[in-house]
Amino acid sequence: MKITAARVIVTCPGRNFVTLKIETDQGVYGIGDATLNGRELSVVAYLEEHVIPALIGKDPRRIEDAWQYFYRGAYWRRGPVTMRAIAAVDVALWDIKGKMAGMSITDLLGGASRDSVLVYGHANGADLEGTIDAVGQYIDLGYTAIRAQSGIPGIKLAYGVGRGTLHYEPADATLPTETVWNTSKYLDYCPKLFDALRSNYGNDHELLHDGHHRLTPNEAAQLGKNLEPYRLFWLEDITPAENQEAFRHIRQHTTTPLAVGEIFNTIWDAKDLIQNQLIDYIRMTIVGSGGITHLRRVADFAALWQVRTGSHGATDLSPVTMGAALQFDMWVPNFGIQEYMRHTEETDAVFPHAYSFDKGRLHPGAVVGHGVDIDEALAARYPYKPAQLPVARLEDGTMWNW
Ligand code: CS2
Ligand code: MG
Repeated sequence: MKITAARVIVTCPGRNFVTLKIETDQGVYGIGDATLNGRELSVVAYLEEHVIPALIGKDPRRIEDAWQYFYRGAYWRRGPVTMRAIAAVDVALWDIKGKMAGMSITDLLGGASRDSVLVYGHANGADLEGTIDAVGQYIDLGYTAIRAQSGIPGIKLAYGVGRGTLHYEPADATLPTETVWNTSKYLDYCPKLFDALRSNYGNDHELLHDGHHRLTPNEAAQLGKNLEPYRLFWLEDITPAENQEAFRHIRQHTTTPLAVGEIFNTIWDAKDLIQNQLIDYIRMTIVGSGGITHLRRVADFAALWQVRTGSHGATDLSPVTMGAALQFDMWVPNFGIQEYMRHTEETDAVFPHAYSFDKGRLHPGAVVGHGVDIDEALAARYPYKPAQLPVARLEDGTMWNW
């Protein structure tokens, strides 16, 4: 069996997506997502210049060898661009293998460990009242786990506040939008927000929150401690994790569960956090970290330390990643939760899929491979539109983490 062709499809049905399609001499094809928000064309170039020429003629059944070839064989290892390109190849090959076998990826991995996948949705509002209402709306939609983000009094353009109630999309301009950050205002406001949410809705729902890398380890420790009465499911990306050891300080001061990993690319970004039990959830995702082949290794390693998965699932991860993630989530024994932000109707039409939401959970549907396709004729109607993620500055103009 041989790979006969591979090509990249870029489409923008509301936001940009990069998809790799691999075709074989048996007439079976597979697709993988390679989207890197705000840097889409870098991955396109990497795939077209360095990956696709080497794919042609390879045996698509040899997924492991392809992974090692593009990881070890690149010499320049790791990084968001390389690992997304590898992920796209990997997911497309798992898709092909599933189609050849007539099995879902879950079945190829060892079969389902659960009946459906617990997901969390994103509620956000411009202020306290708006966020309370947004959480209520998610409860009404059936969500049992809800991430709450809110505009903060005195801060212009806070992270996580969307332009509509159901869709949050931060990439929005050809040059990054400049936002302003003030840690003290955030530290004062955040516990008030969760106090209000618990007073309004009680303790029956799981609540989550994303700090988006803004705090120092000691500020993060303070926030974790102040949020303890509200029993969060997790506090995410509360400090940057380039220095994994930084989490030790936070951990020593709070029992609020910690989640991190959406910008990690390989096990090496998470190894110390996991083996020192400095986090509770690893948020690495299939598209960000080299596909199913690598994420499976991360999850198995995490299981040794009772760290559970909580894969990133923002709208900049295409339905192809969501389909593959659900296949993975159904299997992975140490599953925690899956992030689920709804895609727009245009996006869902470009990527036909079988997964569906019901009562706070996603159901993958009966599929072979990952079960997501691309309608190329429709995709071609939405040409690429440059868009970038915002940047953040402190009030005195100093650059900060967005
Ligand atoms: C995020 C994303 O938790 C999350 O979903 O932190 O909103 C993130 O900002 C985007 O994926 C960036 O592209
Ligand atoms: Mg996040």
